[in-house]
Amino acid sequence: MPDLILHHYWPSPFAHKIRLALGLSGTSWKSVEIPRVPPKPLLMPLTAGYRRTPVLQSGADVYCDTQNIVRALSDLTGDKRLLPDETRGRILAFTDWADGPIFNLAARVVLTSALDTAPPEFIRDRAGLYFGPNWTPEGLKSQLQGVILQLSAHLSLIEQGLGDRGGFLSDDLSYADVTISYLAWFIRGRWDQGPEFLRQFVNIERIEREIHEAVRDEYEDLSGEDALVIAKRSRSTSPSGVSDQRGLAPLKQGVRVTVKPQAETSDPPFIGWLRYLDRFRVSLDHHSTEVGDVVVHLPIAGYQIQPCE
Ligand SMILES: N[C@@H](CCC(=O)N[C@@H](CS)C(=O)NCC(=O)O)C(=O)O
Repeated sequence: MPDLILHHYWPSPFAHKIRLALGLSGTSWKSVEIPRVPPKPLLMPLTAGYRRTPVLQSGADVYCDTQNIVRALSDLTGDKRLLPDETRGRILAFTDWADGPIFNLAARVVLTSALDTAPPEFIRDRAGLYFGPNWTPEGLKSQLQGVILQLSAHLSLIEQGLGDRGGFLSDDLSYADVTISYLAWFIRGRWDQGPEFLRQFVNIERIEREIHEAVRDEYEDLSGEDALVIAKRSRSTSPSGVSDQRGLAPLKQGVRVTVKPQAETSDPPFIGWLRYLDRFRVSLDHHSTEVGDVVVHLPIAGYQIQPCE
C-alpha cells in the first residue's frame, strides 16, 4: 500500500476525526498542511474541485469526505477496529447523523460566538458552506439559545446511549467513539463556554478522554509539492465499472458528471469522468497538468451526481 497522505490543517474538526481514526487503527501517515480558506493551489489539482478538509491521498487515489475516507482507510489497511464487520453499518449510520445535524449545530454555536472576533472572510466562507446563502449575523445571534438547546438534546441522546464503560456501539472503542470525541474536542476547544457545557455529559467526556489516550500519533510532514509528485508518479489502484443502479436510467461509465453536496452550500461542483459506482461510492477520473491522471473518490450519500449536458 502506498503511504497514506492526509491533506489537512490542525484546527479542522473533521481532520481531527481522521487523525484520531488513523491513530486508533495504528496507521502511520504523512501530513500535508493546507490553507484554512481557498485558494488551495496544492490541493485543488488533486481533487476535481472538492475543496473541503480533510482529503486522504494514497498514490493516485484521492478520497474525499470523512465517511468515505474511513471506509477507504479500513479497506486499505485491513483494520477491523474502526469498523468491525458486525457493527459497520450501525456505526456508519450513527456517524452520518452525528456529522450532519449535530456537527451543524456545533458549527453554528462556534461560528456565532466567533462573529465578533474571527476574520470576516473566514466567517463568510464557513457560513456559506454550512448555512447556505441566506444567513445573517443577526439571525445567527437571535437563534443561538435555541441552537444550544438542540445541541444539548442531541448530545443527551448520545449520553443516554453510553454506559460508564465501553464504546457507544461496541465494547471496544470504534469509529463511533472517534466521532463522539471529535465533536467534544471541537466544542471544548472552539467555544469559550464549551468546557462548562460538556460537563453535563460525563460519558461523552469519558469517551473523549479514552479515545485521546488510546491513539498513537505517527506521522511525518510532507510538502504539498511532494504530494503532487507522488500522485503524478503513481497509478490508481481503483476498480472501474458501474454497478446495477436498481432500475434507474443508468449512468454510463466514462460519461462526464458533476457531483455536488445535496445540502444548500457554496461548495463548487466537482467534475470528472465516471469511472466507478457502487452502492456507497462514486469514483471520478480526473486529469490535471500538476498530477496527470488521478481518481477522486466520493461517497454517494449526501452528494448529487448528474451527467453534464
Ligand atoms: N462532509 C465533509 C465535511 C468536511 C468539512 O466541512 N470540513 C471543514 C473543515 S473541519 C471544511 O472543509 N471547511 C472548509 C475548508 O477547509 O475549506 C466530511 O465529512 O469530510
